[in-house]
Amino acid sequence: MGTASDDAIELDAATRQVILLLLIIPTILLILGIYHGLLQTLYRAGIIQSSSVLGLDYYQGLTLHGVVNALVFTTYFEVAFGYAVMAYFLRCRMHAGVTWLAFALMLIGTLLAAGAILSGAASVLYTFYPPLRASPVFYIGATLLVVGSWIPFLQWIAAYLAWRRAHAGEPTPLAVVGMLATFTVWLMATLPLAYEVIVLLIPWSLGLTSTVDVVLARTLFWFFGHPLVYFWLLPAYVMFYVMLPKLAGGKLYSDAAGRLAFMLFIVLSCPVGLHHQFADPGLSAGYKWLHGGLTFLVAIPSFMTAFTLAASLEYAARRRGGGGLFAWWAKLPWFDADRYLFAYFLAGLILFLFGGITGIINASVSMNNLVHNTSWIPGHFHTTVGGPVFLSFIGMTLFLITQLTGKPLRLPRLNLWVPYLWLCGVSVFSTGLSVAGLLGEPRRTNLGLSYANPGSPLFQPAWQIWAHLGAVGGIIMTLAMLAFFCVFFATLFGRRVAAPALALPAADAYREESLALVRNFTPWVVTAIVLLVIAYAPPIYSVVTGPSQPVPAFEPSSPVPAG
Ligand code: HAS
Repeated sequence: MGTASDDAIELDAATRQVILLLLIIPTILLILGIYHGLLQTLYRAGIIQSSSVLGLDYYQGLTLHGVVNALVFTTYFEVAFGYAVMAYFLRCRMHAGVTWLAFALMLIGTLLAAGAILSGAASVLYTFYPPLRASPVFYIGATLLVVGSWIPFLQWIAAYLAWRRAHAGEPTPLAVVGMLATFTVWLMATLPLAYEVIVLLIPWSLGLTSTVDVVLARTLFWFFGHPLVYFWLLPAYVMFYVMLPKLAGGKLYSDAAGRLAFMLFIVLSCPVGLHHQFADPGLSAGYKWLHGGLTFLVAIPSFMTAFTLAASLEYAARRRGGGGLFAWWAKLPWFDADRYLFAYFLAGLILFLFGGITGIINASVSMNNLVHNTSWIPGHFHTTVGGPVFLSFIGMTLFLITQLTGKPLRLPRLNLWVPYLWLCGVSVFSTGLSVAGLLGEPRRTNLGLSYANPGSPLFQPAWQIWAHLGAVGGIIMTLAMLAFFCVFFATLFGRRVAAPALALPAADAYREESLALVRNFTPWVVTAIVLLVIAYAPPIYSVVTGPSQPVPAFEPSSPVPAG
């Protein structure tokens, strides 16, 4: 796997170079993100008992960890993957100048935001939480990154419409449907974020306004923040629906289920953000319940995915001679170094079983009271964005690099260790954090200075063992990433053996299905907008017109207002 096949295509120079840059730059930045992840576990286990390491403060490191891993790496990867999917399945060419413009905006934005964080002027975490205030450079950088990522979507819509005109009556390739759904969610989600940043945060950080409306800013952020998680998840679902059954040696059990799942995500990804704000004052309980209820609905396309993928895997395993009620699992290519993507995908899916269960617990208003703002939450999201999303993205990064450079994958046996070691590390890590969270351990707190420090009056001995388990998991995750980086750099600096060409694995459907309902995006987008208005217009109106509580700026290191 990774070498060109018969139906491989040659990409134009600009698309190939931009995809490679979009893959290589954030993967190198991941070194910084992963390092700060490891430091987090050491601070929180009380192994580090200071407010900074090597001149970088705890909250500066936490901001870097979240921004690099969750915002920069994911956005770059998704744009790169989107270009590859469109070029391969639609056989289209993008305008080189526009492609480079998108890349340039994303890169300039990233450099500005990274510079602001590294200089200590933007320790506001990946959620930008006011009243923590960053330098305007950070907000401007983040805006450029987002605007840069909109441009490819416009290019893909044009390519898709042209393809439809030329292929009237043919079903759109499932991967294309998935990536267009991903970026439709992204566009809907980033508009309120743009309002928050441009209207509230940039003027405030420039000193044009002296206070900020925290409830409004948080509501706008979570309007963006929950669809953001499906923006991360959907490209992984594209890989699972389109590629996984093929890698397993079988077929996709239901192509229509995949299409329906993507359309349901367009409708349900956005009107659920208040489930991050169950504990926030200033928002009506009724709307919190509505968003909670809709959150249960948005789990349905994931349940559909679980069943469709399990059936596809079973079909593949039985085709390979598997039998019994469960024994067929053994016939899947778990340890086939040539099909390493299978291992990356399956390890992620196993983690997502736990990510899904913990997500549904979070969504229940009453149970959320127990876990909100505790370390349970990072326990949840390392089995979602840190599970199926991260593993499929880094696996696909290797795959695309081998194809687009013509260099074969180096260290294939070591590469097989990466997903399983990561699976093991995240399992241990998330168990530690989840149990500690249930005991009350807070998230986003330097425990080494307080609850995990025997010298502090706040010391909590009951949390210690779980915090240490978290650190053990974090160390295993770091080892997995060290192995990954060995494979990545060995491949990148290896010798080219073939001409660059792109061939993405794509499974056939198990049977012909034609579901008229999912052939057109328009009704789904319209339904999404109507639902958004119902779910968000009243709460935002009540926040804007209600008793506003403007708040001055704060620094994470001090409980009194900055300046
Ligand atoms: Fe979440 C908080 C609810 C999914 C990420 N979530 C977060 C945060 C992040 C995040 C980053 O309702 C923290 C934000 C912050 O910093 O404050 N989440 C849910 C629900 C789902 C869910 C209901 N989350 C995700 C995904 C994420 C993600 C996906 C990233 C990609 N989440 C919440 C809530 C909060 C929250 C509350 C706020 C908590 C608070 O108080 O702050 C659902 O979409 C989950 C549905 C998933 C499933 C699982 C399907 C299983 C599959 C695997 C099949 C496996 C196979 C292989 C076939 C129903 C598809 C089997 C193989 C074998 C060998 C067995």
